[in-house]
This record gives sequence, C-alpha cells and structure tokens, in this order.
Amino acid sequence: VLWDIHKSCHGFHPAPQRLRCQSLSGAGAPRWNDYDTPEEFNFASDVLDYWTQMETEGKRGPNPALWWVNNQGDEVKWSFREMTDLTRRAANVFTQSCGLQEGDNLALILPRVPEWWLVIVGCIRTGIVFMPGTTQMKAKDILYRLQVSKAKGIVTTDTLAPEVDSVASECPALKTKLLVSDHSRKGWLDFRSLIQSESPVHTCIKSKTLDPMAIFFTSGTTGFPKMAKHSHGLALRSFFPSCRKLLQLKTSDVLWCLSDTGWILAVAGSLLEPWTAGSTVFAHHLPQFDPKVIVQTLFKYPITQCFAAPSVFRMILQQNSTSLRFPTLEHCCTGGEALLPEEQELWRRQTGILLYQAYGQSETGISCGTLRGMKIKPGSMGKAIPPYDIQIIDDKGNILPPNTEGNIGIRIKPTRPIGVFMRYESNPVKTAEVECGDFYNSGDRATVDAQGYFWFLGRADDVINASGYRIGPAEVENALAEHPAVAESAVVSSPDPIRGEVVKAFIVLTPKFLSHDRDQLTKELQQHVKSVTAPYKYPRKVEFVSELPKTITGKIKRSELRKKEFGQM
Ligand code: BCO
Repeated sequence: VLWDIHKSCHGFHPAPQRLRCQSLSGAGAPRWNDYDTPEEFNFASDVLDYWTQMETEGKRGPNPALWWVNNQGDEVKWSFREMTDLTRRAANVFTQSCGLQEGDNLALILPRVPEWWLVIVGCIRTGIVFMPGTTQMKAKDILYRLQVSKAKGIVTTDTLAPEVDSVASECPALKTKLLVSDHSRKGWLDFRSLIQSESPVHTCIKSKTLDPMAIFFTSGTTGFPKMAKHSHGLALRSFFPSCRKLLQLKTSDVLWCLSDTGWILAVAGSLLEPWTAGSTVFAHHLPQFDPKVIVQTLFKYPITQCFAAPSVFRMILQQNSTSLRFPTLEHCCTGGEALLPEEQELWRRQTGILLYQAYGQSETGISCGTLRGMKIKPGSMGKAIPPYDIQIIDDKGNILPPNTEGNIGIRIKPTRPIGVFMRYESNPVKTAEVECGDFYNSGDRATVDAQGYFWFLGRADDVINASGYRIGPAEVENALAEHPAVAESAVVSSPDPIRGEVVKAFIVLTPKFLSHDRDQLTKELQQHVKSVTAPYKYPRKVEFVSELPKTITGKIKRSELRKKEFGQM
C-alpha cells in the first residue's frame, strides 16, 4: 500500500488550501533570531508547508524532501508537496478516524519506515503529543510507557503488535491502535489504507510555541525512564541562526542521520534540522545494523552529510574497506557518546573528511557543537549553541572557572531557553532534582577551556552510555532479577574500544546455580535480558562474584565497581 501511496502522490496536486508561509522571509532565510520566542510556532505549517510553497513556485530544486530506501531495492521519494499532502491526511487519520485530540499522547514505535515521518508531522499538525520509542522494546517496556503516559493511541508494526496486545488490557486510556503493515490485524486500524482514504484537506492548529509537542523517554540511575516533555520550541530552535550553523545545510544537501527512530537525535537529525533548511532527508531501513551496508550506501547515493553516534563511525572504520573516500560526502557530525581525538583523526585520514562533534540530551536536544567550519579541538564537543548559556557548575549551581571539572549546566533562570524540555511529565520531584540554582543540571561531567570549548568526562551518576544509548542500571538489574540464577546484581559501565562503554553485570548466583557452567550461564542471562527488555541494554560483560560491595546501610556501591572497570582504583 505504501507504494500505492507513493504512486498516487506523484503528480498529485495538493488540495487548494492557502498555504501559511509568511514565516520565512526568503528561501531558507530565518525570520527568528536566537533569543526570540514567537507566541505561535508550528513546524508543519511554518516550515514544511513553506518548502511546499517554494517547490510549487519553482523556487526549490528537484531533490525530494524524503528519500527512503531499504535492502530489498525499494525506494520512496516524496517531495515537500507530497509530504504536506500525506501529513495532512495523517492528521485527519488521527483526529477523524481515531478521534484523537490536541494534547493526547500517542506512542510511536516504528522502525525507519516512511510512515514515521508522516506520524510525527501529522501529530504536529493536530497538537497530538508524539512519543517515539525504539522498536527493540518488549511488552513490559511498552506497558510501562503506555501506562505512565496514559497514551490514547499507539502506532506500530506487526512485529510489535502482539506485544502491545499482550498488555493492552492493562492500559485503560489506550483507545486507538494503528498498524503500519501490508496486513490487517483484529482490533487495529490500518494506517496505510486510512492515509489513502482520508482527505488531504486539513487546517493545522495554531500552536503556541510553548505548547507540548513531544515526549522522549530517558533513563536515570533509579526507577523507570522519565518522560522529558518538549514544546514546539524544540522545533523552533532548529530554526535559530546559531543552530543552522551546526551543519549549514542547503536545499541541495542530502542528510543521512543514522540514529534509531526512538531517540531525540532521530527527530532532530532526520526531520527537524534537514527540513528546516529545505534539505533532503535520506533514510535506509536496515532490519539489523550492518556497517558494510552503511559503507555501500555512502558510495551509492549522493549523500552529502552524515550524522551518527561515534560507535557507527568506529564500526565503519573497523570494516577494513579498500576505500572510504565517499564521492559526495562533505560533512560528518557525531553525538550521543564520547569520541576520542584519535578516532577523529583516523576518520579524517581514511575519509578525508573532518568529524565534528556535537553534544545533547533528550532533555535539551543538541546543545553544544563544533559548528561546521569552526576550529576543531580534537576530543572536544565544541561550544554552547545559543540561546543556550552553558556553564560548568558545582552541585549548588555556582559557575566554576575554566579547566575545572564540574556538571554541565544550562541556564534556565531567569529565562528558560527555547529548546530545553518543559519538565519530566508527572514527575515534579525529578524535575526539581535537575534544577540547580539558575541551571538545569545535565548530570554529565565536563570541563570548559578559556575559549569556551567543552570537554566531556562522563556521568555524575550511574547511568551507562553504551554506543549512544542511555541505560539505567536499575532497568538491567530488574531484568536480571527475574532470572532464578540471580540472587543479586550490580550493573555498571565498562570501557569498550568500539562501543565506548558497554553494560557490565556483576552477579551473585543463587545456591542452586553455583555449580553451573559459567559461560553457558552468561549466554543464558544475556539472552534472558534481551527477551524481557530492549536488547540494547543486555550486559555484554558478565562477572560472577561472591558478594557485592555495599555501604553500611546495605546500598550497593556501583561507583566502586565502575571505578575498577575504568582502572581508577
Ligand atoms: O550485539 P548483539 O548482536 O549481541 O545484539 C544487538 C542486536 O543484535 C540485538 N537486537 C536488536 N534488536 C533485537 C535484538 N535482539 C533480539 N530482538 C530484537 N528485536 O540486541 C543488541 C542491540 O544492541 P545495539 O542496538 O547497540 O547493537 P547494534 O545493532 O550493533 O547497533 C550498533 C549501533 C551503533 C548502530 C547502535 O548501538 C546505535 O544505533 N547507537 C546509537 C544510538 C543513538 O542514536 N543515540 C543517540 C541518542 S539521542 C542523544 O544522545 C541526544 C543527542 C542530541
């Protein structure tokens, strides 16, 4: 059906609605400045529809807005005009077919399929709050998200639909299940056929800039992931002149961001950043990450910019390819985890292209970066991107002098800058915990030098950052606790040459399993974690111990174990 949509949209003329396009004063020229907070902003009407208008007037080149391929040779190319049409239909699917309303939460668990873009922009048009999640999630992860967010709807594929069905009866708020598939499923609405049958006429809401737009789930040391809620300001921020300098995208650029669709980096790098500039979004739907295919793709398609976590670049370098001189690639940016200076240098030597670092979180989007063309200080993640005022602070919110280790803080008082999350939804305690004097305390440790370049050092808490995934140790420990072999466990970060960090579990066995083969048990426990929670969290390293280090009150001292892993003890 996807291909039918594709065909039906070629040569399709959008409904004769008056496009609201006064927001940009010229092709790609931003109307807003770094510190502006317009009363209203909506990415769909102010940005996407603007580029549709530019296309219609012949003021934008022929590159598609979305260029999607998979490994079976399928291809979708949608122009901005088609995107406007399809996302208006998606908006009508949500409000007309599903009865969803502005402010309702919608769980979005899709792999890299074209409908991912339709759902997000359809939500933005209607004010429905989209909540992206990785397709690696299992039933329990989904149940938690649906319950805590009181989601009214979910969109997913037939791979995950059975997992959703297994928990749906425990989610009283859930009233709409939308399936993206070529097959139908009882109790589910068929998104692809609804898109075809719904009207392309839709009036976009006039969203206030500070109205809610999205929720990103983010892990912490304790408990379940928190819901970082963002306003439409997150999208507006991509528009600000300083943010545009990060990648300096042009309408002729083809940007490939490889982040999983569940993370804020995908929303920024595969949607907001490129479309704000009128560039082409490139996407390759790989069921399983394969660096060989990434290399082939960079040779085959006219991709000019690539944005991915450092682990992706490391895995490409590991390929021993005869050449990594990609014909059209001009600029590479990386973020999500730490990058070593030697890795940056190796990438430059092999590809002839500099690897620029950026830094951000689910709470803040891209906050810091070495802007394109700016001097790279190898190992540094660059400078604060306005309107963010980033300082290194102590635990009380006092600004520390240059070259002093402290917490990365973003000033939120007296004015909370556009782009910083609104709050952890339904969690005022956690929201208050990250406020530190006049700053949002990121929980990341760093230093800043006299020129304003930031240098990442690690987490202040026990959160693990494995190949760009933020993993809460308690989530893994809870999964391990469900296995009869585990008496107790402590999960910490451990260094890894490819993934930067990996999850390591220290496990005390129950008496019954003490005599079991340890290698066999390791595999069984890893498989167990993969089966009860999102597999990216599984412990790649396991060590069996007779006891865990504890405080006098019986609290496990994860930091002691972590320090040992990093040779700091
Ligand atoms: O390594 P194994 O093969 O043992 O296990 C892997 C997968 O094979 C496996 N798996 C995946 N899906 C599964 C499954 N197993 C069972 N059922 C499934 N449905 O589980 C393990 C998953 O680990 P992975 O995803 O780390 O592995 P992979 O495939 O090697 O991918 C490597 C990377 C580098 C592509 C991946 O780790 C990645 O995408 N990392 C980047 C994450 C990212 O985008 N972070 C940015 C977050 S946003 C942010 O930081 C703010 C910045 C503004």
